[in-house]
Amino acid sequence: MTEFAADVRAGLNKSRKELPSKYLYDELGSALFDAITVLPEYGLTRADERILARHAREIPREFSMVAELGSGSGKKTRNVIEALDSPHYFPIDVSAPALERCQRELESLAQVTPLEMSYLDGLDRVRSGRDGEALLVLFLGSTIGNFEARCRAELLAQVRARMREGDGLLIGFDLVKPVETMLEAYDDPCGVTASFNLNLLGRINRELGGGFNLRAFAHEARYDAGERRIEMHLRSRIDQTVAIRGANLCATFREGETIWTESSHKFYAEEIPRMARDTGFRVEAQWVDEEWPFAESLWRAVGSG
Ligand code: AVJ
Repeated sequence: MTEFAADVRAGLNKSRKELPSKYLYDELGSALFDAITVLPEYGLTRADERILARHAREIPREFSMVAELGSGSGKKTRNVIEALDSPHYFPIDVSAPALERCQRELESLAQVTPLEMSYLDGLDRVRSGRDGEALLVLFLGSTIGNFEARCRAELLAQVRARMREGDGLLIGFDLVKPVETMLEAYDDPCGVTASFNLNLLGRINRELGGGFNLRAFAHEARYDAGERRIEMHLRSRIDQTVAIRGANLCATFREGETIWTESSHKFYAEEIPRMARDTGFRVEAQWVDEEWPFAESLWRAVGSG
């Protein structure tokens, strides 16, 4: 059984059904995500781009290697690469089409070595071929918000463990904003985010021989104020049973029951320095977009003392 099949099986067997959000990004899912980034209601990506366009030149030029966790299309990264001295660039992504686009976008500016791997395996690879050069790791777009608090600290510590003292981490955090604004961003009136979410069931149908009728599920975005996170769910419109051959599974849904497909945590700018300190970094610079509250934070790896 593939990892995808095993994760689908495990997630749908839970009493609160869930599916890992990383599987939202197959070819269609990545295209739908790109459409999300240009929705008027979804300001996150534009805020990220504005900050990088304004402030990338303030990043110290000493970094001659850049590794990016989840490269996406490479559009935001251009500003960073242009601000440095033609660095060697290693986009790390599990999506081959995303890596190809990213390479095409940036190969005129830098030597590009795409790594189709998980974040940590990719960083291991970057590290293995390394001499004395300073490394800048990019983790843009508030992807860190898709990890639960405990996994988040663990991931940052694992990233730190693959860096040297003095290396940099440029990391984006989407900040808390009015609830209405956040809900609109994750439940846009055009239905693009709904399609992005429903496509996860479509992907299960295509890759695992699933029998989901996408029309029998509804997209839902909720804000949990206590956890400070937007959640995406898929709500079953009817009582139904769905067979998924490739996962060796028959899942039963009651009307109104949901599958939890993504969490997107929102942060306070004031909590970022503590997060850095707790995981082996110190904040060197931080920029906040005023139009769409979003923080870009430049961290330095410090000695473990
Ligand atoms: C950019 C991956 C962090 O959580 O805002 C967009 C993904 N999900 N709309 C986010 C997403 C629904 C996005 N990340």
